[in-house]
Amino acid sequence: MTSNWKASACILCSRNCALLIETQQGHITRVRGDKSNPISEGYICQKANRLDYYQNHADRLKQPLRRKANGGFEAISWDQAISEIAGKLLELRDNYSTSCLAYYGGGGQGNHMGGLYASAFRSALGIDYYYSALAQEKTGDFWVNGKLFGRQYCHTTEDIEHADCVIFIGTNPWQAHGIRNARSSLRQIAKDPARSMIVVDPRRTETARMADIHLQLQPGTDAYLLAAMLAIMLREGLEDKAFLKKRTQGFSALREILLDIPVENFIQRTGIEIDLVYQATRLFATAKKASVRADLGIQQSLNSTLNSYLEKLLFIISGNFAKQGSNNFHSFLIPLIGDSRPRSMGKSKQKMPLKTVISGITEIAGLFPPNVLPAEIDNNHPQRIRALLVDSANPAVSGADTDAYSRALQKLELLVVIDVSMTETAKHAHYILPAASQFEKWEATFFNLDFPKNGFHLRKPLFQPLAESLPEPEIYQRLTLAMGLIPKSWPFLTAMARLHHSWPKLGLYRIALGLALATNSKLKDTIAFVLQATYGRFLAEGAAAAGTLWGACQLYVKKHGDAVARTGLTGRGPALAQALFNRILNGHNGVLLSEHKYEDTWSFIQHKDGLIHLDIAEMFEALKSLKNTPPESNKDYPFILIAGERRAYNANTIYRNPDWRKSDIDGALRIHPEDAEHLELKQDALVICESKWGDLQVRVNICDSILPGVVSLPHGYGLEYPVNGHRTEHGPLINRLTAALHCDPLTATPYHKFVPVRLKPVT
Ligand SMILES: Nc1nc2c(c(=O)[nH]1)N[C@H]1C(S)=C(S)[C@@H](COP(=O)(O)OP(=O)(O)OC[C@H]3O[C@@H](n4cnc5c(=O)[nH]c(N)nc54)[C@H](O)[C@@H]3O)O[C@H]1N2
Ligand SMILES: Nc1nc2c(c(=O)[nH]1)N[C@H]1C(S)=C(S)[C@@H](COP(=O)(O)OP(=O)(O)OC[C@H]3O[C@@H](n4cnc5c(=O)[nH]c(N)nc54)[C@H](O)[C@@H]3O)O[C@H]1N2
Ligand code: SF4
Ligand SMILES: [Mo]
Repeated sequence: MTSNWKASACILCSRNCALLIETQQGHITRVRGDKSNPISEGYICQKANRLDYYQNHADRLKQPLRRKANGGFEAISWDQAISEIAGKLLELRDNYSTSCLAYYGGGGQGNHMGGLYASAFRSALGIDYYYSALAQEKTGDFWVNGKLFGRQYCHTTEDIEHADCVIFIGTNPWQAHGIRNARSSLRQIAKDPARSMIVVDPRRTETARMADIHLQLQPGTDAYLLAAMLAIMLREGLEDKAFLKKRTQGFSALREILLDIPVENFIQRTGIEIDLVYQATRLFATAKKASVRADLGIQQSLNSTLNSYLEKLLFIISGNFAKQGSNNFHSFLIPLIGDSRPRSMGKSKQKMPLKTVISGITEIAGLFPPNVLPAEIDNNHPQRIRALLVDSANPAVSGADTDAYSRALQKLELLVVIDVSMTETAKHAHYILPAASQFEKWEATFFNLDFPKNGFHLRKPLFQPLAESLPEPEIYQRLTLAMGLIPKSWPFLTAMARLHHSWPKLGLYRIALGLALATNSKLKDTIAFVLQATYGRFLAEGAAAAGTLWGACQLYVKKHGDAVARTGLTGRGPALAQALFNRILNGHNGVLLSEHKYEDTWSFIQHKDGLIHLDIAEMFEALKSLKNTPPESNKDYPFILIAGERRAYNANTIYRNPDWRKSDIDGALRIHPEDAEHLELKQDALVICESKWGDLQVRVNICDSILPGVVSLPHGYGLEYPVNGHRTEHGPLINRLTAALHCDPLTATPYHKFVPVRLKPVT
């Protein structure tokens, strides 16, 4: 191998496949899957080959920018930017209290190292309102996990590779991935006659085409389908009685509700043939090892929180949990998900669940939903949000209701955007801070969701930071220092860290840090800065930001020591933690973290009795009321738009230059031939797609893989990018068609997969 092939990873989806990347003069010239990575084992998809379009493009930010009074931006120095932003944040906090401050993002598909430092920055300043893209998809799932398993961070994963039967609900892993080495795993199931696959999707997707059974339901009817399947299981005695008795509580009450379900009537509402649902249920419930994988198709549609509950009941009631080929919990080296407990705000001693001021939405897993943010800014309440810091996100494109976002962002007294690119969100900012790209700094993702083997990949930079751009850990450290919220230096800990690097066996740094934490209760919140500045400064090749991982390894080994030792590392306690950290720091191709036993899953449950609690009052109510809810229909907007399909050439808003796409340049609207004929639309014709909230002109792609009455547009299009010197929008910006209030009442996650629209041919 020539020397300019370097180890790194793909940053385009949560799988973060390990890559070998060839570089030449600042460019990514060739990309391969890295076979030596223990998790991705050389897997790669077509999107990763285009990574130079992320690294090099016309919209890269090169220096800090400040908005001018007459519009436009001027370049300023880092010192000036940091001191002005720090000053304004403190001024707003002092005038209106910390509740006027909010934060959005903190990490995308490939960059989570900065998030650790962002979190320390928020703690230091007292920012409680943390908005995240995860709260526009997964908070319903987290909420249900909290109730079932005791804490919202009890997150489950799927052992697809060992399952005899897999059911994919509202997900298309062929394009979206989300499971380990998706296309290889799907192919293996498809070619093995002893294994089976069921897909629940209103579209005949690439995944559905490989399935044994495709349940092609009407959009938004999953709750009816899943409830009917559960009822069939019980009526036919297919539940795992011994499992339910030993491992759960609340089953008898749930059983009564499920047995009361009018199965045939529910199936009719889904539009699926009745026999096919019985067949699928039996196939799933009688498989020795079965696993359930669900994603946006049910998490961003009607009844989304209930869907998450029912989807989990499929694996719980059939006893497909805590064993090979089923669903299991997994460990996190650094938890991506929190648990929202009541807390005391400001000076008040009373503990309350934290809610937003205007919409009254309660925090879930430590997160607030993007759907409510514009309303929290754009109002005259004295406690409205006045300052927002956005990092690694582009809500002006990705948030529901593009116009509401534009209006709200313009109303802010302070908007700071940290990004690698000039984005639609950054355009509204008072200050734009240029981040080094993910190939220009030490980076990692915390999407380490595998079980029983879990891995971690610390990536080395491939290039120097572009122009004046900086890694986020440095940006947050500078901001927090400038606000006077952390000490300028830690001489004692620095001295101990220096000694520790020479004589690691003595554990001096660990003892010193323990003392510092014991004597200063506040230190814990900003520990990332301490580790970066003390332990991290002695790491070679400028890896200071990785210093926090040393701390994470200590905590991880405390919880999962046996599983870490099983990967072949020796030592116990702190010595094992040090060995794990050394392995991560030196393992540039990615390394194993832990190897659990399937039965270890039970040790992840957080209910004191160790049981799964099936009785969730809110879900019981929702389940009972399904019967009495009339089917959705809207004469004025007769089509259902699936607003946000994952395709071969979209990757959130990470690639800005549209030339990265080899096909589907326009992001076409899929429509069934019957509907096209009815509207007299020819292939590639233009049509106006109009919802109650906005309209778009789009090109049509007539295909019979979608149900009549349903149309679909891709996610991640509609970005501005200069062509011949003019900024032009490329493809449909679908959130012009979506609305903030069209969302789950409990979690405010959007119903993007169920947007009523009408279509008008362009004459
Ligand atoms: N190529 C590509 N891959 C990606 C991304 C990307 O932008 N591009 N983004 C990444 C991100 S951030 C995420 S969250 C994941 C999302 O990954 P997925 O959730 O798998 O992707 P989607 O295509 O949004 O939706 C999945 C399926 O839901 C179906 N669906 C729509 N309505 C319904 C319904 O009412 N019921 C059911 N059962 N199904 C329905 C759609 O037809 C679609 O096939 O993908 C990740 N991977
Ligand atoms: N209608 C509709 N809307 C949707 C969806 C849908 O299906 N339909 N999907 C939703 C989902 S699931 C998601 S996850 C969101 C995704 O949308 P967002 O949360 O907005 O995230 P990304 O599009 O991934 O944006 C990533 C941003 O990070 C920047 N970036 C890349 N690398 C770095 C870096 O190293 N540092 C910094 N600071 N910035 C960096 C990129 O330039 C880009 O601006 O969209 C949501 N919006
Ligand atoms: S887009 Fe996802 S699946 Fe494809 S190479 Fe990148 S990380 Fe792997
Ligand atoms: Mo997502």
